[in-house]
Amino acid sequence: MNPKILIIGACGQIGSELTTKLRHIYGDNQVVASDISYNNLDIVNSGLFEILDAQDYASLKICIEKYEINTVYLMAAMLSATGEKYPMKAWDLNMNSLFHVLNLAKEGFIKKVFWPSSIAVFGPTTPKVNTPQYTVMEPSTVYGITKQVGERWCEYYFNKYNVDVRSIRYPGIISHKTLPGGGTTDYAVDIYHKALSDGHYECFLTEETELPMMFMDDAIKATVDIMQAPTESIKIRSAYNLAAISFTPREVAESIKKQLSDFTISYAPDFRQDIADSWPKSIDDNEARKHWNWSHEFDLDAITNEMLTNLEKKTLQNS
Ligand code: VAH
Repeated sequence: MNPKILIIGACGQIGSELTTKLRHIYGDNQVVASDISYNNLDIVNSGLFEILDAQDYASLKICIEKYEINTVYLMAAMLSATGEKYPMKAWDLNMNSLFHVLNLAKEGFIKKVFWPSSIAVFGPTTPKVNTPQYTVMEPSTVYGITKQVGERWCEYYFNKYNVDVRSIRYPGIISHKTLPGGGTTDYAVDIYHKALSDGHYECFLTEETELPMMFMDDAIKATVDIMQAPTESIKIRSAYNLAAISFTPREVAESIKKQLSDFTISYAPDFRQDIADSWPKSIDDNEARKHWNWSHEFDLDAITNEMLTNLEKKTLQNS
């Protein structure tokens, strides 16, 4: 099947880089980017783009028929921190959008679906070190609840209606091209921006808060890999654990100091500390590595180098 791709939430942190990557792989005319507003002009002006509300079933169906879409990447969601401020909005956006895409796939309008889950599906009762693929999952955030329920529905639509939906549990994602929005792991992006602009960062998590993290290039590679994998190699239809590295705010500060020796950090935990404390410290992603040959590339110092180098370049270009 020649993919004709629709990316929902294409202006977001992952969606924007996924759009660029998929356009590079399949060609600009094979990829339609969409979002609820024009909030990333690089994406809007670099190829096919549609304004689309992920909760509007009729508009979604019209877009899919207009472009003869056969593959959908559903990247629109309300993340953990914002979801705690607006629980019902988070539930509605994260679940209505998934049901619309799954039902259009069930009715034959879509042939293949990617839907992102998250390590947020794990909760305070989950084993925190090398969290296994199958374990106790009692998420304590609205975002985590939507991801846990979403995984169950994805597996149900595969088993009951043979919908080819694939999913991975993203850790915190670090990137320099587009700012994240409303996440608990966003500190790991903010710290690099502030290291360059202020030489100091006040972290909203405590220094020893260890969380699973991944550079955007690795996350995009995993997303493309799982979607290109032969059907028979996808043996888990809820969502795959996915991991690269884990680190604490103190460790990322030390990595930054290797390049910016005067950088300083302070700690002022806020409501996001409780969210972070409910999540694993590290993830066992053996199944992804065995079933579809996943492997990561970037360690912490490589991430720091990529972030500081590219953010400095961007500052020079904008000055
Ligand atoms: C968040 N970046 O912080 C997201 C992610 C694992 C965390 O799902 O909400």
